[in-house]
Amino acid sequence: MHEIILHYYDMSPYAEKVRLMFGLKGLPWRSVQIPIIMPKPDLTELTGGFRRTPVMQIGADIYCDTKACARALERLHPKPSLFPDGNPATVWGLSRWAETSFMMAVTVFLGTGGLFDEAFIEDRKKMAPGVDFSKAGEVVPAKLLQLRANLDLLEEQLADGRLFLLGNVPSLADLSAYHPHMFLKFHPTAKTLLESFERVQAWMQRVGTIGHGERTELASSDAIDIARNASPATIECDESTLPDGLAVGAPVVVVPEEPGSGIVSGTLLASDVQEIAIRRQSERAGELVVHFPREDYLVVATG
Ligand SMILES: N[C@@H](CCC(=O)N[C@@H](CS)C(=O)NCC(=O)O)C(=O)O
Repeated sequence: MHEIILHYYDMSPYAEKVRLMFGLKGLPWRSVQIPIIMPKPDLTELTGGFRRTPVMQIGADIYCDTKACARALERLHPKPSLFPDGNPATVWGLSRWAETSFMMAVTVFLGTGGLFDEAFIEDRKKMAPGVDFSKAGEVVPAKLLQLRANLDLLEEQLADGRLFLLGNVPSLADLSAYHPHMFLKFHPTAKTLLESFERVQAWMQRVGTIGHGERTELASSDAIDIARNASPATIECDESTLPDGLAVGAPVVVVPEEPGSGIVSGTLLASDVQEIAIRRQSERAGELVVHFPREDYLVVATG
């Protein structure tokens, strides 16, 4: 099997979620540092235009969005599981709710200023042209109150003394809830807020000790060579799960519903109920299969 490669920048909270997946599963992986703002030429060469962070690569298979990374890792390395007690809907649902803290925290940082430089802010403005960044300052107190509400619910969830959110072993829900709150430590007011939740603090410490598995560095150009010299993994076709009106081989675009993520075009491959897979040709990396979760991503015919 090809090595697992993660394309990300160190400050990315969502990248922390995937690094913890490697830690939980005890996996070795290669770390490729990408730019924090556009352009990201080596990354988009692989994804076909998707720019969000992180992106996971295994040979010529490219996984966009941490939800697609989680599903792929669980399929390829089932033990220890990201869903140790089953309850998949609970784990995914809890993950989604906990990650609402991410944009709250980003707004607090943008509204307060100081953490991000001008180039970063300009880049993110282009990503979300519908958002009025000048208003972020006005909503900082309200966002801190929303964060407090999320933290309070986590504290309540941990009130019976359990070690992790859904019991005494960690699940994907812990990793999803950890990364946006870890980020709060970089903001003085948010840090003080976080410190007022004792059980959450102790739980974060436990999640942090899961670690990142075994990381070694890799240059982005080497990751492209690895993709070019690999063939995408074969995907079993189950035609009944294809969306109405779309056939395998049809030209499609994948449209992320999170603004400014980047639209990717290719031809539809056998995809399953929870995953979209498309084939695309890259000039420098050859034939690739790019994977997305169904959640938050639309697949639309273009032919
Ligand atoms: N739903 C995505 C969200 C990822 C996300 O928003 N990541 C942030 C960084 S933590 C990002 O992409 N920022 C813009 C960028 O890096 O270009 C996922 O789960 O992977």
